[in-house]
Amino acid sequence: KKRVFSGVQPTGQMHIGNYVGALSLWVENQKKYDNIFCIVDLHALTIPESIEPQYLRKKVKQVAALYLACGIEPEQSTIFVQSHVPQHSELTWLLNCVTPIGWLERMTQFKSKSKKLESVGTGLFDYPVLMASDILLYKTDLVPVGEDQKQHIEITRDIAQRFNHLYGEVLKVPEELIRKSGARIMSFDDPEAKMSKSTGENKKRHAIGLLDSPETIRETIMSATTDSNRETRFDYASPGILNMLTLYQVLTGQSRAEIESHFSDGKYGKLKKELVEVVIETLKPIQKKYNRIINEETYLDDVLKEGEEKATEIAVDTMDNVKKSMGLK
Ligand code: AQP
Repeated sequence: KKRVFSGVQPTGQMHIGNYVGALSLWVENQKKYDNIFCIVDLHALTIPESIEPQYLRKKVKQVAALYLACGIEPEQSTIFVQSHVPQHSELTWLLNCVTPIGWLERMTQFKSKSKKLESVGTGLFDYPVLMASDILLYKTDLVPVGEDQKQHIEITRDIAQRFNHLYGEVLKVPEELIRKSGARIMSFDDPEAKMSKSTGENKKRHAIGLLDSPETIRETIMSATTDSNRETRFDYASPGILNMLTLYQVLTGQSRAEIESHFSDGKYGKLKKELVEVVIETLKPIQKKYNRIINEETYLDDVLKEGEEKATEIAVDTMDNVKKSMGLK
């Protein structure tokens, strides 16, 4: 079986974009692959100002519980916390030494995140190398992510190839796995901007959180920004309506043609109303399962402990090969 690796940062509020772009894709392919899913807490520290220790501890548990609630099964998939496997940090140093800084300076996520900060930490600059380490440590074949992560997968491939060029064929060069439709869910308040975890936590009507109540879901979708173009066909819709059509499509599994004929009277109000129901119905079982898991503290700890052990086994093996090839062993 091919191996899949992916992760989510324990920051902000997990939203329907994370679900559609990443988590639902992990669940869909779970049986087909050998899966490793990580909660990337070391990445969360790259903007230390926004992350209190207590908050981080709580968010790690919340994300782990959401993985399980969304359908990741510990019998099929390894689930663990990044900082529990120290090889992630160790490999990052070694890969730092083969990564030209020009490659990191080109990263769009670094440019946009650092623009908003008064003081930019070295960790934020080095974020892509830590992510490359996450992926390469597990001899990953495929990385299922949203479109925003495309550039990070490309740099991971570049780093692996450069390492292999210098030290021999040690690292497996991975490929991205990105949805054709739904890989970039936009926000409800501004359909030109990607739905974001951190913005969603602080701003109403931006995102739909996976733990939002039916009332909040209704309010957010009914007040979604659209412009005067009321077209409900995919190719002609304005960004706000296209975003809702895309969500509707991924969550119902219907074809574009079916959806277009269903909403052919062009009344986008009907689309909003039906999308509200589809989202509520999608999240209902997830929330129910989440509440059960989060209140059974030891179950979650056991899953993460078992995951850590399985992940460590692979990580130790990779580090052994990496160190030997570099002359450290
Ligand atoms: N809007 C989105 N549409 C589709 N997929 C998305 N992902 C994120 N936003 C969307 C995918 O979800 C996975 C986990 O993302 P992350 O933890 O790396 O989140 P992020 O990059 O930090 O993005 P956010 O959610 O916008 O958070 P902030 O605001 O803190 O930067 C990834 O596979 C990602 O592609």
